[in-house]
Amino acid sequence: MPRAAVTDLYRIDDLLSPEDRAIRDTVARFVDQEYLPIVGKHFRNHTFPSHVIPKLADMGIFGATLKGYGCAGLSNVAYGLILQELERGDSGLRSFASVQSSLCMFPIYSFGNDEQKERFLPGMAAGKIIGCFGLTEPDYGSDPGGMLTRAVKQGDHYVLNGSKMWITNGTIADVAVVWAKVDDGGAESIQGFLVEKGMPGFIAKEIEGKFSLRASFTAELAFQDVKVPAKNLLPGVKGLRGPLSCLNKARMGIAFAAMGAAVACFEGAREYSLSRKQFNKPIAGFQLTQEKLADMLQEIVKGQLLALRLAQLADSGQKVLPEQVSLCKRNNVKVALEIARVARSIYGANGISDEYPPIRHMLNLESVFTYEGTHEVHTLILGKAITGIDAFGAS
Ligand code: TGC
Ligand code: FAD
Repeated sequence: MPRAAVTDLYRIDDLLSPEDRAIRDTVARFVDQEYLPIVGKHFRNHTFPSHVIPKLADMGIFGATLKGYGCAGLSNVAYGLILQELERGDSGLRSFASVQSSLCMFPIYSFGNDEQKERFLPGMAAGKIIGCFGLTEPDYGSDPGGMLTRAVKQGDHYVLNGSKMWITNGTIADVAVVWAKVDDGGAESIQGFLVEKGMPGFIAKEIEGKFSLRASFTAELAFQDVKVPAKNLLPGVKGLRGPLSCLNKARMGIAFAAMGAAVACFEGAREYSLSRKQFNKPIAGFQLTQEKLADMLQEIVKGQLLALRLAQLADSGQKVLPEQVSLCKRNNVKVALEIARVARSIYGANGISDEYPPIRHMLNLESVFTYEGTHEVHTLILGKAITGIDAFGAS
């Protein structure tokens, strides 16, 4: 269904192809009819509704931009719109799809050999094999180049030792793309491994006590002398460029997705403000409320145009620069978080209840602000592009 005219003030719909609109509308219907009625319960219980996985697969969501292997071969614009609708439901639903598609299928597709692609991609597109992505470690988050996880070659396998932290889908994944340092002829290089569920010494443990992304599973992964067959090494990339290339793709998706959470908050707050009366008139009639709604809509229109342009650049075959991605992720997540907070205020006390969506989106967006490169990391990526000076660490 097209966005309500009030939300799509700039008629962004007219800039989309009929195919892009069709897949967006299919996903929107699924979210409205099948996901929104159950998300509150899952957020409250800290569970992910795994029964939606086959439905997401049927819509062609997993690995949507990849060609072959049962994937839909959609445009980056279409993929972004899909993620926008999923996050209008909840960041947890969108995270599941982002990790499966951009962070697990994409590296296998880009850096895997034919045997690995045939072994994993068709099952992942069908939602029968679930993936996760292990880059962050307890002591190395923004600075993944310092990672401690090591893989040592011994005959026809590697011995993997180390740990990964905050890994989305970790406890339900059949395969983990794990980035580890390998002795590479005297020097060390970061390489990717396909670590499969059940390999002795590989443990995934759910992280409890989250106030954010509660309708999503997040795990700590531990590897103790895990024998990973050499055929599970991704042969196509060495160095931090490998995981960071996957993140370019995922961050672009997040830029769209954050606008989905913002739209949910804006539309909910508008509706609520029209029905809620104080001082004998709808609170939407107060100038201060109207200013809040005007600010929200203005940032949504700007953010959606920014994300659309970024995906169009990618679809045109031009090389998308990391700083272009950073600008969009940085802006859109920040404004979405502000929109969620302001929407929460419009609901008054009801705004702190999980009966209404803003507090859930607000809490989720705190994670989105931090993952896939923190807001500050994206500031420094932009700062380096603008000035030519690297402000990340000691130099
Ligand atoms: P630096 O020296 O700048 O670069 C090292 C090598 O990487 C290349 N490179 C990139 N390649 C592709 N895309 C990019 N965006 C790239 N940025 C850098 C670079 O050319 C170089 O290649 P080479 O061949 O010359 O060696 O690296 P650095 O160590 O200074 O770090 C740079 C920094 C801080 C920007 C980077 O490490 C970073 O982005 N840190 C943030 C970490 C992060 O985003 N982690 C995310 C984990 S996954 C996650 O959060 C999933 S959330 C779940 C969900 O999505 O729902
Ligand atoms: P730190 O790097 O310790 O940063 C702490 C603070 O210091 C931040 O504000 C940061 O911006 C700031 N900071 C750090 N360096 C600098 C600097 N040079 N200059 C200025 N400020 C700086 N990771 C995965 O690999 N896979 C996943 O699937 C995954 N899923 C996640 C799901 C959730 C719900 C969450 C919350 C995180 C997930 N992550 C995942 C981890 C995420 O990518 C990291 O949390 C993130 O990269 C930041 O790392 P950190 O938490 O260690 O923070």
